[in-house]
Amino acid sequence: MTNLFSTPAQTDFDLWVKLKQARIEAVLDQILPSAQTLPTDLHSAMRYSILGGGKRVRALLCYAAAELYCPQSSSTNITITDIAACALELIHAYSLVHDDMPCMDNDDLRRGKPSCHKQYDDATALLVGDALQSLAFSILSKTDLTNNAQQQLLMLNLLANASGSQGMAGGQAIDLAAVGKPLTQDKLETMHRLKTGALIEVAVLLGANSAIYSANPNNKDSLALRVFAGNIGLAFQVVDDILDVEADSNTLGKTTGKDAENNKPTYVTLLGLMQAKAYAQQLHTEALLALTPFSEQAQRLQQLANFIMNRSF
Ligand code: GRG
Repeated sequence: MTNLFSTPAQTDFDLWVKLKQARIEAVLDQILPSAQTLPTDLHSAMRYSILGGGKRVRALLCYAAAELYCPQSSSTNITITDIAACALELIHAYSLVHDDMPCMDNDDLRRGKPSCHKQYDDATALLVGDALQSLAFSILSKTDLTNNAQQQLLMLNLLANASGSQGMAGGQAIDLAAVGKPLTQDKLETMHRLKTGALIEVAVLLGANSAIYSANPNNKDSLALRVFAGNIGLAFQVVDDILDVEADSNTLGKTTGKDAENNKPTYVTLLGLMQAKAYAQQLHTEALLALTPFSEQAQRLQQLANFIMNRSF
């Protein structure tokens, strides 16, 4: 419901978020094999794990970054930006399914419902993660997606690196190894820049590269976007640590207090609540500063940065 005191810009942003969330849901629904397709249990579990939930922050960042370069169409044709946004959500959903398994974070609740291995079983959850990941690379590598193979290769390479051992999976490995051990702020930051930040950063880069392909991935725009996304990715994690302490399970849709229970170092345990909030604020400010060269074209990215900071779930 629109807040009585919302500004027109906020209402416009809320509407944009809803439209994009609905769009991503529809495209995901279309690209996922139906629950009647063999093997039916696996496909049903894949659909259970990705449809009908999640804030879709990575997809939204991808759309917002594409809007830096061209207005996004609301037509029913599926675009390369849609596919990039779906690929990001598929990788993200795979990571959540695996993260919830008993061999990792052992969580029974995800997006307000039983996590995949609880609803199905461990073996199915393992395969769901594997298959969601493969599907992400399959849709982004389709030969009829663009007529620019270099652009697609660059996007595939960025996504593979962000998800792999020097990105998200590497961050998860550091996280698992750190349970019960004191970590310095530097080490905690390295872990989160990989575990959560890498996929958030690549969401922005894929969005930009889906709209304007540059043969040089280190051009001025990409560097500025990396600074924006790196800061907002870390802010996302600091806010996550704060919510783990301050929010309740119903609002979050996942078990709260897990970090303390698992004896995991967090920004709150390391810095205290007040300092953690101040640090999130500092990262947010630095993220917005990095958008300066883009002027009003960056409005959606700015709004998303605010959304990430102010989220309560
Ligand atoms: C298993 C390879 C592998 C990696 C797992 C991302 C991750 C790595 C684990 C998730 C653990 C976790 C709760 C991290 C905190 C930040 C985070 C990624 C929260 C969940 O993302 P949201 O809030 O979730 O965007 P929704 O449900 O909205 O999509």
